[in-house]
Amino acid sequence: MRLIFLFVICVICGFVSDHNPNSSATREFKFKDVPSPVANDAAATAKLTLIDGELDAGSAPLSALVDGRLPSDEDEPGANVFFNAGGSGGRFSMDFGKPIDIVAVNSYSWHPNTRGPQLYKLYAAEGSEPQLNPSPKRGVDPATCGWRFIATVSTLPQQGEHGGQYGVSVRDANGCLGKYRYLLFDCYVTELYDNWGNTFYSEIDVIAKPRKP
Ligand SMILES: [Ca+2]
Ligand SMILES: [Ca+2]
Repeated sequence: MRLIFLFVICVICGFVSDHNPNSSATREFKFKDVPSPVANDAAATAKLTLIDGELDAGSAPLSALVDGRLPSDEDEPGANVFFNAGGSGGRFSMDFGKPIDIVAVNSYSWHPNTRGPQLYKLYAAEGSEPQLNPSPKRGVDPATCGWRFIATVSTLPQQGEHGGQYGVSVRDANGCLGKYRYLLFDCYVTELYDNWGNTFYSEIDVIAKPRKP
C-alpha cells in the first residue's frame, strides 16, 4: 500500500523513479516501473549545448548522454557525464531541430554513493516563444525568458543509501508532455558535505510520439 501511495504522489509531481541499490544494480539498467535506456530515441540525434557550469575533467563529453551506451559498472567516469568536483552543477540544452511531440524524458544515473541520485529541473520550449533566451545562465529563471517549467526531479532518498542506479521518467497524465524543439536541464548537486555531489548521468532518453503514417 505504501509503495502504491508513493507511486501516485510521484505521478502527480510529473515523474516516476526507480532505484536499484548497489547490491542489485547491473549494467542492464532494468527497473521496476521506468523503462530501460534505449539507443534509438529522439535524443540520439539532438544537438547538446553546455549553457552554464563546467564538466569535470574526468567526465565523458555531453554526447555520452545520448549515445545509447551505458556504464558497465558502478563507478565508470568515462561513461558518464558529470559537472566538475566542487561545482554546483550546471545547465545544458537539447535541440531536436524542430518541435516534436514528447511523451517522456527518461534519465539514468549510476554511482556507488552520493553521485547516484538525480536532482534537476526540466524546462522546455517550442522555439517560437517571444523573447526566448536559448541559453539562460544560472541566476536567470528560464521561466522568465520563454521556457516552460516541466518538473523538478529529485530522487534523493529520505534515508538509507544514496548509492546505486536511478531511473527517472518525466511524464504527463495526458500522455504527452507537449510539442517542443528544446529541452533545458538545470542540474544540482545532491549534497554539500564534500566535493562529490554531482550526479553521474549515464543516459537521457527522449521518447517522441510515433508519427502517423
Ligand atoms: Ca538514448
Ligand atoms: Ca550514454
